[in-house]
Amino acid sequence: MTKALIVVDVQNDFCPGGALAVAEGDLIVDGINAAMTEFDLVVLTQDWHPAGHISFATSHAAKNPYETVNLPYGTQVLWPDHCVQGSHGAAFHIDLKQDRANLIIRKGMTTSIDSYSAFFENDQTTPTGLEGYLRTHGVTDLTMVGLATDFCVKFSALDAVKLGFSVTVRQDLCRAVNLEGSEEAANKEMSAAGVILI
Ligand code: VGL
Ligand code: ZN
Repeated sequence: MTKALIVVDVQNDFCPGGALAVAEGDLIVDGINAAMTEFDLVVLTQDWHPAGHISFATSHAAKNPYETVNLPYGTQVLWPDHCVQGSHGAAFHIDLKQDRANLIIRKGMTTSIDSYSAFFENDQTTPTGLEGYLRTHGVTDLTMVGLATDFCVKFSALDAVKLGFSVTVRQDLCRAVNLEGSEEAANKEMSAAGVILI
């Protein structure tokens, strides 16, 4: 058994004061740093959008953040501009121990497709390359932590189960955006899919 910790999007824009702030997003950082020592490999993901990304409300006429649009790949929630490549908001939280990461994987770089999952973009076909990396290293078991539980953590966990990994989500080391009950819905969906929630 080879275990990897997947640290999802612990970036300034998802922490208090950021463009798409998740309540208490910063409170999980110390626990994540401590958890890193328990794994064979540590992967950090980084939401990394070009300016004018399709997931930004500002890219659509007469749309506000948190409204939705229908795109070729399905319904897309629109967000405030966030995690723009090279910006302070896109940088990892200052206290996150980046030196312990074996791999940093960036996602959401295709202007016309969002990417919540660390494995596939929201079209559910374009791979990020993370699966190949983990398989090459013989990884069988994944533990996921980070932001946000109900979007990037959830979609990453669901894809990982579909790909055949054994998947645990440490809820104490995640925080949710929680749009209209999306946190509870995400937990149910993950449980039903076979994700172990602890
Ligand atoms: C995320 C919304 C937009 C996340 C990323 O990391 O959960 N959520 N982009
Ligand atoms: Zn994003």
